[in-house]
Parts: sequence; C-alpha cells; structure tokens
Amino acid sequence: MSATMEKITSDDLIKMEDKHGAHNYHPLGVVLKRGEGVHVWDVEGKQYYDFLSAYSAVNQGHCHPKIVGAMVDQAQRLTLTSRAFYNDSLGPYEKFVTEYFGFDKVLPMNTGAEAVETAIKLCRKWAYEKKGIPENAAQIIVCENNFHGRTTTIVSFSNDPDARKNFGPFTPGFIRIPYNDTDALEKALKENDNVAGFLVEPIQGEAGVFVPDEGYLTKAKALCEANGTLFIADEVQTGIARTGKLLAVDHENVRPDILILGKAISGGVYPVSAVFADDEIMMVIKPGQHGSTFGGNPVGCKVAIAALEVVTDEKLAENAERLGELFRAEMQRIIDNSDLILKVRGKGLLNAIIVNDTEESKTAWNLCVALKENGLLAKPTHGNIIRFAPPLVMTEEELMDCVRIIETTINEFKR
Ligand code: IF1
Repeated sequence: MSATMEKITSDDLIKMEDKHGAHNYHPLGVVLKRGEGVHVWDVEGKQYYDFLSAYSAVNQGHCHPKIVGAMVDQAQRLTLTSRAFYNDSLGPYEKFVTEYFGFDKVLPMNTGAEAVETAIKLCRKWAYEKKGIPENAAQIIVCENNFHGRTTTIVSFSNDPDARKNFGPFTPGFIRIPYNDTDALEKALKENDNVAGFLVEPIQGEAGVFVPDEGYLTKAKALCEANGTLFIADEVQTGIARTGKLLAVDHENVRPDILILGKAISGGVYPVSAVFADDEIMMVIKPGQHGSTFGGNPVGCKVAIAALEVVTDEKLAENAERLGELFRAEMQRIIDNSDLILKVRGKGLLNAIIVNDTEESKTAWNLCVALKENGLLAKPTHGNIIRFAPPLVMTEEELMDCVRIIETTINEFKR
C-alpha cells in the first residue's frame, strides 16, 4: 500500500500543523473530522459532546441542514460581487436583519474584530461630525480584561500581556476603567472632555465568563446617555441566544447605540459579522469611507438569514435559558460534593467553572484532557477557569448526559 493510501491519524495531523502552521494556538489534542448538532467526531471516529461551540459561534449546532442548505444553494448561483455592484441577496438580508434586531441600518463585515474596528471608526466619526469633538481628540472608554479581537488597534486597549507584548506601537484614544464599576465610568466621563463612546461586553467572555452585577448595563447606558456618549455593546460572543435572550443586553432591556455581532449570526458556518446603528449615527459614513471585499457577500447574507431563522424557529434563547438554569444547578450540586471545583457562574448556556487551584496550575487543562477522554470537549480560559458553552440545540436529556460525564470526570480526577 502506498503512503498516500494509509489512513492519516490524529497524530499525523497534529504534527503537520505543528510543522507547517504558525504556533498561535495551543489546541487540545483532538482532531475533529465531522460535526452534527451537539456532537463532533474525531479522525478515529470517537464521538464527543462539543462544549465550546467554536467559542459560541456554533449556537445552532454543527452543520445545521437549513443553514448549510442555504449556503450550498447560494454558492452554486453567486458567491461574490464585491460592493462595486449591487447583488440580489444584500438588500433582503439588510431588511431582514435590521427588522430582526430593531435598528435602522446594518453595516456588514466578516469577522468579529472587523466589526469592532468598524464600530470604533463609526463612533469616532460620529463624535467629530455630530458631537463636535475636536479632530483626533476622541476618546473611547473600555474595560479592564476586555476581549474584542486581535487587530493592532484592538490589542492597543487590551491589558492581556500575551495579546499586546511586542505588537506596539499602539493606537491612542482609549481610556481603560474597571469592569462592573459604574462609579469608575461616571468618573471617567466627568474627567474627560472628549469621550465619544463606551465599548463593553455585556458578559466578559475571555475574562472567564464574568457576569456583571444586575443593573450594571442599565446604569452604564444611562450615564452614557446623560453625557451624550455612545453605548457600544460587543455581543460577538454573548449575542444570538447564547445567554438565554437574543442579546445579553435584553436581560436588562438596554438598547445599545451601536451593536456589534459576529460568530453565531452565521451559525458558525461562514464568517459574517455586523454593526448596527440608527441613521443619525450610521449615516455619517459615506461612500468610500469604509468597506470590505467580502462584507455583505451573497453567501454570507443567505447563511445569516437562515441562521437567525433557526434561532427563532427552534426557540434557542428559551432553550438556553432553561438548560442554563438546570446546568448551573447541577454544577452546584457537584461542587457541593467536591473540593476540586470552587464555583460555577454564567448566564444561559455561557457558563464557567472555577477550578480550585492557582492560575498557573495545569489542573484545569488536565481536567479538560480527562473530559475529552470521557467524550466531552471544553477548553480552559485563564488558567483555572473552564468555559462550558454547548450548542443551544441541546436537549435536556443530552445535557443531563453531559452532566454525568462532567460529574464522573471530576470524581475520578487525580491531580
Ligand atoms: C481567539 C475568547 C471566545 C469576542 C468578542 C470580538 C471578538 C471575540 C467579545 C473577535 C472573539 C474569540 C476569538 C478567539 C478566542 C475567543 C474567545 F476566549 F477570547 F474569549 F470567544 F471565548 N468580541 N472571541 O469574544 O471576533 O475576530 O475572532 O471573529 O483566539 O482569538 P473574531
């Protein structure tokens, strides 16, 4: 048998990535080949529950037939025109998606980081042209331990050394304040003349699924409004039913001035992101001032419509809310009987457990390896925290099966 006909193993594929790809990630040692709903399968055919959902992009479940169908259908007719010409998918998508989220306008992009960049540009331009801030003086308030993406401007206002170190010089114009601290926001708004916007994650994902106090978003929005500052919600990770509502801001009925979406707006099938605002803000951007070759392409438009219809049709927000309550209750029961786990926190199906060890310890990583052996895939974030974010199409029966896997793994675990 020739070498090319031999079955390629997980080990071969890991080595291939290691040799030929940049080492910008440290994946768990599993090589996936197929996905369907809440499950994925590795190259050797072993089945797992996916408890990461590609960082909350695959909320609708892997390879959802309706979404994949929309993609295949459109891909066979027209994939890309650029925005130099009109196409017959963009208008209907823009109408659909602005009605869906309740804004006058959408600006379509591809990735989360691009959408955040777009929101920053939009906010600054609005500040100069509508708020009367002197040219190049606009400031945007951001939070400590934020995660908004990987571009040079975005890492400029990160305080994660890994994300920043040796990527300077950095973009100025950002003020960083503690998260979940409206006094700090009030002070920053008072002490700085030229604040254009406040950019915030309704729940901090990368920081370890840090849920702010109830009322934080309401108060923050009110402070911004009183100051004529735009409230910009980055819902790239928290949006699209993940936290038990369509948007995480919906828990407090807060309406952002600028809304940023990505990831699950396409069900993780195709890179689609979007920035929403009303006319008074969005119309400051004129032809030629911002754009993207792929933004608003026909395939992305069709995929996003299908993905959002799935969210509504399958009542994913309600399911996430219900299963989230159950999951945290079950985790609490396990925690009460274990000294390995300290705490569970989260909203809807965006949750995390805190492992009883130092941030530098390998315990959370080793626990994820043990979970993998037992058929459940999750990934640590920040040392001792493990994020649990399954697809939202999960049934109660499947969730309880996952709880059993987690419980067994924790009980059997040896440090
Ligand atoms: C990585 C976390 C998740 C995001 C928010 C914008 C973006 C993201 C709130 C950028 C991206 C990712 C990307 C991934 C890790 C990851 C992540 F661990 F950092 F927190 F989701 F859980 N705003 N989040 O969470 O979107 O450009 O990637 O499409 O390794 O960078 P993107």
